[in-house]
Amino acid sequence: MDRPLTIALSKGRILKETLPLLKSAGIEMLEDPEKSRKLVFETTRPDVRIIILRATDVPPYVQYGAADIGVAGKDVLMEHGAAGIYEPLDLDIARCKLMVAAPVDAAPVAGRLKVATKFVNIARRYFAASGRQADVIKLYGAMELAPIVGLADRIVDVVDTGNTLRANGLEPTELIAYVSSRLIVNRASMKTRHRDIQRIVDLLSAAVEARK
Ligand code: PRT
Ligand code: MG
Repeated sequence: MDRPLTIALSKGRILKETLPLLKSAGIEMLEDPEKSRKLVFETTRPDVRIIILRATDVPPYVQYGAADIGVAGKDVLMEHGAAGIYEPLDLDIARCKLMVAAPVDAAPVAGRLKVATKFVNIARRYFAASGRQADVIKLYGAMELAPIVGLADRIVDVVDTGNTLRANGLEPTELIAYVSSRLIVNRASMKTRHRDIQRIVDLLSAAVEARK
């Protein structure tokens, strides 16, 4: 048998919302990954395994072929870039928006804007495209703190309800992109394991359509 077809997922909302779709495609995990420290899991299909990664690590695993298939937010994909990755299906899960946010009623900033974010590539592209000078500061979490303590004038982050922004005296000011999670496939795997992968894409696509 070939090496098992490897699907890369991340814990939390993506895992929770992807498992029911995979079930419709005949793939179920044999144990609950939220209750395990393991990183590699067998499924009801002996030729399919699931690996659990940090959300931002899913694109590189798929790009370099360590995983054949993955699920990643469009935010993470925009930040990582599309090299070596094919994106055949919008799973329409884990929806949110990539936004610029500012302190409530913030005055316009004269001169260079300081922007804190974990999405440095997206932020640089966005401000450059709108002709604004911005210094982008890379953070790994708790972006909302940066304007409070004077590290930055603005943040770029994903927003769902907006509660986290509000709780920290911030408000969304500009929409950069609508975000949902995408099925991604390694470009070489798409050729070498085309039948297997296309069947999974088709079954997932039908499951996504059935929910609309
Ligand atoms: O948490 P970790 O650092 O491990 O990684 P991650 O945050 O990238 O992973 P995870 O699992 O939290 O998110 C995975 C994907 O879910 C993201 O890449 C997005 O595509 C998508 N998604 C959907 C979200 C949200 N909704 C969301 N609300 N990702 C993060 N959030 C954050 C938001 O930034 C805020 O801090 O959740 C918090 C609550 O949001 P509000 O607006 O409802 O308050
Ligand atoms: Mg998170």
